[in-house]
Amino acid sequence: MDIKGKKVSVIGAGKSGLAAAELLVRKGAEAFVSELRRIGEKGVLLLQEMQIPYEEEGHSERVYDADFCVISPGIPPSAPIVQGMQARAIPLYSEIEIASLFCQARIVGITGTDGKTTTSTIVHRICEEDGLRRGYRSFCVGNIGVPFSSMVMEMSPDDVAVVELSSYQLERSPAFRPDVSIITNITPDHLDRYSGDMQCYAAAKFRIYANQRPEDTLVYNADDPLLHAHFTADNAQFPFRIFSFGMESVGKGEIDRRTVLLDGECIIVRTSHGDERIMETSEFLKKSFRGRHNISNVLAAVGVARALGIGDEPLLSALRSFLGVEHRQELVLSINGVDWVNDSKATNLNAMRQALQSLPATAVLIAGGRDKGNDYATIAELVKEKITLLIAIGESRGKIVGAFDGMVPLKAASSLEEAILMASEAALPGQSVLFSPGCASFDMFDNFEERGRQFKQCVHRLLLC
Ligand code: UMA
Repeated sequence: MDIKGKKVSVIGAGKSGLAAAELLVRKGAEAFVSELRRIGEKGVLLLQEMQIPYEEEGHSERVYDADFCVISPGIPPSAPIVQGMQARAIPLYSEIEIASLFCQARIVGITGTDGKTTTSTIVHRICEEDGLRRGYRSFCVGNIGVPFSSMVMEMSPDDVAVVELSSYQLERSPAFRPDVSIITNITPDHLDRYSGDMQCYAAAKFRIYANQRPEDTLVYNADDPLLHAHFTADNAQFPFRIFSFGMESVGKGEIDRRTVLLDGECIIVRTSHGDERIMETSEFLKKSFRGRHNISNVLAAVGVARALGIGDEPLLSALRSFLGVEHRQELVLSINGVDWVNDSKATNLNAMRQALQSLPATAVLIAGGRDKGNDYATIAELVKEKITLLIAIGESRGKIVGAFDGMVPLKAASSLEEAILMASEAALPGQSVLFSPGCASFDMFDNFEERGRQFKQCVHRLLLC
């Protein structure tokens, strides 16, 4: 796509919109930014500095005077502005599509319902280690919080762009083509955006490999029933290399593919040349990075490392020193024998389930927030087994109390701070206090990062009590 001199309307002035507008202008397009709400001070400054025209607090007719439009990931297809663009047959593209047009670096695209951020961070660390030895750089961008567009101009052909991708970002990305793609798993999430239809949600995730060619690689989780069925169906044919990974026994269909698997607690890479032992899980699991789901994330990263031709030394060095990711089962403090764990990123029940499964002993659980249609019955057994007190917060606290009534001791708190004080009174030495909301954060906080930071601040204040 030649964008020089093209008129482009950028809809939404969040991180993606602002970064896309700047990139477009630097590449010779005429961008116009339109935002439904007020644009933040930093955004206004950037737009003024770049001399990019903009409007805020609503979309005017001017947005339709465009050759094409760049739409922010958080804007759903049902939004009037999207409908308006479609009615006028104005092409809509994602910010990821625009960035990838200018990307010279090799691209590792990582999607999935859970584990994307951790897997992206591990892959990035492995590439950094390898890059130190071979003279290239790794950039970790996308849904992780740094727009792809904001970094793409710094990347050169030898570099690697590790791009975390939500299903939203894969929509309207018709030419996006990663050298290596990864799908960590697909379980129900964001179904509000996809009219409750899992197939539509999965189809958005499968866009990640739509343009991959024979020299490219796809890495997928063979333990995930939906992915296993999709990639081993009798009539399934894919024009690229496939690497599966899994902790369960490798199933029919995967057997003739390159595979990363667990033999006992040892990671093995199986190819037509035989088995290669990589490392024991005990070499990388630690208090701040634990749980079966994290072994799965490491298996995915090993598959990527192999696909990129990365040798054992940087791979092992990165994995051994990996300490986990902020807001994902992050150990905040140990106070009087109680571990305080921040898992604010658990915005759905699957992530909460993983945190509960990873608990080394019983715990006090703080959960709740904006409900996304959670069916708490699916985690009831685990909660009964692992939780000695459940403290519910946020909009969903009534629903949570109703769902677990009679199963475990329950309390409802009117703020996160109150919940933390209740937990500190109840938790016994040897236990953890796990903050794993299982819900979105937007009822009480700007985002899950803010929620996690506030949790950590309150826990640190306990030291002063
Ligand atoms: N808006 C309009 N018109 C509308 C509707 C909305 O102008 O009709 C405006 C909103 O007011 C807002 C902007 O459009 O200012 C939308 O911004 P956005 O929600 O797309 O957010 P960005 O700041 O651009 O951040 C996005 C991702 N956000 C979402 O997908 C919701 C960030 O992922 C990502 O880090 C960032 O791009 C950089 O790539 C966050 C996220 O919550 C972490 N992702 C979801 C998740 O992980 O579950 C998918």
